[in-house]
Amino acid sequence: MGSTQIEKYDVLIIGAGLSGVCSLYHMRKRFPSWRIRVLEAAESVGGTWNWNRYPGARVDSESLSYAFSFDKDLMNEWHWKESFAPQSEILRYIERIADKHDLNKDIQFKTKIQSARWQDHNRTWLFTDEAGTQYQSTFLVSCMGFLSTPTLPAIPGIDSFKGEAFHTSRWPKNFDLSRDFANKRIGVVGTGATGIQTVTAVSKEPSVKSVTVFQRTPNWSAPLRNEDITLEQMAEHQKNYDDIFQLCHETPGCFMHQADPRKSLEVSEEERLALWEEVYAKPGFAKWLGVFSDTYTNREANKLYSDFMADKIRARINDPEVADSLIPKTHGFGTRRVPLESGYFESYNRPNVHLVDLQKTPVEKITETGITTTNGTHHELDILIYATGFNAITGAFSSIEWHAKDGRPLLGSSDSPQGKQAIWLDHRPETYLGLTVCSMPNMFMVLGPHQPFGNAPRTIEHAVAVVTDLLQYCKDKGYEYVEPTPEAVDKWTEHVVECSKGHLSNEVDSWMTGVNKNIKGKTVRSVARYSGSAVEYRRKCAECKAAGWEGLEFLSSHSGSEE
Ligand code: NA7
Repeated sequence: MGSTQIEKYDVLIIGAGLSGVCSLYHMRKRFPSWRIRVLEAAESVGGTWNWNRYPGARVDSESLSYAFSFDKDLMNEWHWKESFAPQSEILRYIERIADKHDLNKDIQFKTKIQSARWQDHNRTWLFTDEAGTQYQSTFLVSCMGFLSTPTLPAIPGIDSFKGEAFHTSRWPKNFDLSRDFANKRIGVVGTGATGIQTVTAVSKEPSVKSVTVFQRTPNWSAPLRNEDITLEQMAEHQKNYDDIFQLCHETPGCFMHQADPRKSLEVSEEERLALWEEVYAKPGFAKWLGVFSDTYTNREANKLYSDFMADKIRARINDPEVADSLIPKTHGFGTRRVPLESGYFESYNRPNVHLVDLQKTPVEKITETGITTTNGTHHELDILIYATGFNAITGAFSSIEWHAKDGRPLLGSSDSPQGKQAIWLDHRPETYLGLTVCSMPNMFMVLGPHQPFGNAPRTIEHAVAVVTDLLQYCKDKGYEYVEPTPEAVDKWTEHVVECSKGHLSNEVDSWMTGVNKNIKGKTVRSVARYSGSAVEYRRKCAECKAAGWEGLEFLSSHSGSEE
């Protein structure tokens, strides 16, 4: 065991990514006399933008919309150099926020929480980290991220590979693409947003010997259209920040793109094509989110748009057989998160880039020297990159052993007797407003399950504001205990499930529907995110607050009675 002295806090925040940094800034400002601490596993701030250092990593939201509104001075001085910033630039921005507001002094790095236990006798959470140090806190704010727990593929022989192998979010330090990949045969497993960015960047490196991409499910992907931003252009953009943020405030995912209110089949073919070509030429998520309003609820509309996108892909690839493999057949365009790319499809026109279509020839095993597919081919590799995604949404919670108010675990599987007691059985979250959980008093989540995911800083700022207001209410009223009622949790969980109905994306396996075939217990779809709009979500939170935080039960200091 480490220290025997238990460190005591009013608020403990887990995670120092965008959510944790934003929470610390606001909570410290609002509650200057409180003891507030952030515990972070990494060596520095940044979360997702700190861990994901693979070549080609960049944001798919417009850089101009990807900042904290609480620091207008920094927004007016920050020069985004590209319309979609690379990982290094976003990380620099987060570091600057942390330095400028002296946040690091309240963040404890290299600290990984192992267990969290609710103590009813003093109404606090007791945490133990990997080194055995204990921390006690009245309130807990989870800022652990919804794509932060990497998963490796469940492929036989994975440990036998003798070359270098790593997950994209655990990229080697001090990496230099032209030096470290020179003359290497690179294998990439996975073709989600990360795999697509990685393959594109690595394929463009002239010193790389070969790139072999192992694709299980092709993903619809479309041009990002990133551009440099000059100082003069930036000065103009800075005048428009209010409009940009207002636009984000009005759109369903807080992005700078709004659907066309018309329905695909109500307009003529010419009008349809005109809009599709228009959005295709635009930067960012326009081609995902700026299309006809029924594109992701009407199968026929989705099929038409998917056919349009398939033609766009075909036109970019020399080999028709490769093109055919790269065009998704099992899900329509936009029903999974659309990866944006900058020359991904053209990668396959290079003689040293090879696509292995695992639907035709599945992987049999990983060997000491590469990957063998079921047709007997052995792909010799020097380096293996796993772009195989994350234990998403509920995943970060599974790395902590939770003991809820009634002793139950938070997560568990229905095929184990202990797991059966879990609050979120088989990774099926039950929450109130995606912010609180029954039997988990005083725990709040930022970007937790059942919240809308979209443009991260925009959705984070809202969630942090709600949690901070709720803490303010507790402070003003002298409450030291808050927990949602079972009725409120049931109602919200039913509402989240109801909202998901009719969206084609909820009929497709992806991290958004809680599926990760590499994880036992995550092979069946669940409704883990709020598919209603961020606008609607904000309205629901505002209604709860206006009704005196309806749906939550409070206990005041020194009283055992419920208020
Ligand atoms: P994703 O989108 O979950 O993609 C993971 C990819 O890895 C996907 O193509 C998977 O294929 C593939 N995968 C996973 N396991 C295997 C095995 N065992 N064999 C072959 N291929 C496998 O993760 P990303 O990191 O790309 O992106 C996550 C989000 O981060 C992204 O949406 C952005 O919001 C940022 P599958 O589709 O499961 O067949």
